[in-house]
Amino acid sequence: METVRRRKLRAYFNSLDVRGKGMLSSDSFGDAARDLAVSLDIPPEHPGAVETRLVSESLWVNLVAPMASYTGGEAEFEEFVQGMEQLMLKDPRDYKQIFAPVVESWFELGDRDRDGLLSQDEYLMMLVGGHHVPVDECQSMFEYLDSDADGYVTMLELQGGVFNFFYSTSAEHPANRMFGAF
Ligand SMILES: [Ca+2]
Ligand SMILES: [Ca+2]
Repeated sequence: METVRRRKLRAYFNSLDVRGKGMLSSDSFGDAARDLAVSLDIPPEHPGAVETRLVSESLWVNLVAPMASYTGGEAEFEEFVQGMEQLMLKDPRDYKQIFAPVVESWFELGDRDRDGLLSQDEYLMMLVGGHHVPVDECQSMFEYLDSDADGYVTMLELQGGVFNFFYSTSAEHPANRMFGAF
């Protein structure tokens, strides 16, 4: 049986592999950010949309490309897992440098009314629009992330949830479903 971590990473991989090719490339990461902008009705050339795309593509450069050198710029699931395991998941301190900036950029683009908080609608746009996660999964994840139940998710709440998605080893952790059922 697959470990919890591999199953979670498979859900994340599938959320990036929107065309179901079984392979990821730099474009897969950029496309997720582009799909987010489209779902928010933001033109692709908008500076915030461009920045989010570039920051998202840095995940490919930092985490996956080093493992994909033999396969012509595409990574299959095993290479993706190796990159994640070796380049980020071994040391939780790596999250801040590698993944937190991506979450920050997504949050800023997704915060449409710029009040510094994500409403449920804004959160749904991010995860349904950008990562094609089913709506009902996103609704329950929003409730979990909104730990003080004030109806909004803060940057800190979102970063905590994404961190736990990657680093929690408990099969029951609610953050495991960030990118859908696993
Ligand atoms: Ca907002
Ligand atoms: Ca809250």
